[in-house]
Amino acid sequence: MVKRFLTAAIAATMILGATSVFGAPPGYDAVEVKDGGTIKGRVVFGGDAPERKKLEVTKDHEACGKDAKLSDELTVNAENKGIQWAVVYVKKIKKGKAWPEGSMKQTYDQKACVFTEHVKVIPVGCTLEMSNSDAVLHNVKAASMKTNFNESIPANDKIEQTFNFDEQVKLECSVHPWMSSYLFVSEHPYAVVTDADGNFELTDLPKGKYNIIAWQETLGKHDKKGEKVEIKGGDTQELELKFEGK
Ligand SMILES: [Cu+2]
Repeated sequence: MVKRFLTAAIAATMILGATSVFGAPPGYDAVEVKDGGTIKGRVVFGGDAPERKKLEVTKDHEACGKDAKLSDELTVNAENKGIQWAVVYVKKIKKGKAWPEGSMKQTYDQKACVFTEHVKVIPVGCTLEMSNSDAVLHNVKAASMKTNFNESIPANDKIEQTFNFDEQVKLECSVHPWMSSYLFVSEHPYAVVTDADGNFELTDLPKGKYNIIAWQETLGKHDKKGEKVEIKGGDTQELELKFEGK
């Protein structure tokens, strides 16, 4: 009898576990947010702004262009030290607004042999239609902790990929070594990419205390625990997140 009960319990656990991976994101409840607050500010570099690396275009010049491309992997604004393409997110938020409609199916393009969005935030379970707008073949590959694939995309064609895990996924092209980008796959929608001045804005946060973290692909997290911010209801809190001594 005990054995039968245990078997049933294990089966139930397995079913619940599978649902949490492939169904709605585990550990996050989408609710209506009334009188939500905003956290906004900038992500800045602590030292002198480094020069962007030059990436030589070594082949397929007709489709990719002849001139070297400026790398997006660390893009610091020389005038105001703002960091572009960082992601600012709320650590371990369990409840809040839903993802915008249409978030589970999005597009992602490659044009002139560059991924057109260098960093993109998507929800866990999102399917990306990855297109190739060039007249040459691209081969997109991902090798992160949990997401692995390696797929050719013929000229002017597309493929679909689904991202089921809460992690950062680096995308590269095995034909054109200068091509790279990152997908920031998140359970909750409180994660945004910074603009060319390092600006960010997280909106519709329920009342509560939060830890805010900035992540950048070459610098990691600006702080492990994050910056503490309290939203009291309908208020706007300003925040500067600095990568010190980097
Ligand atoms: Cu390519």
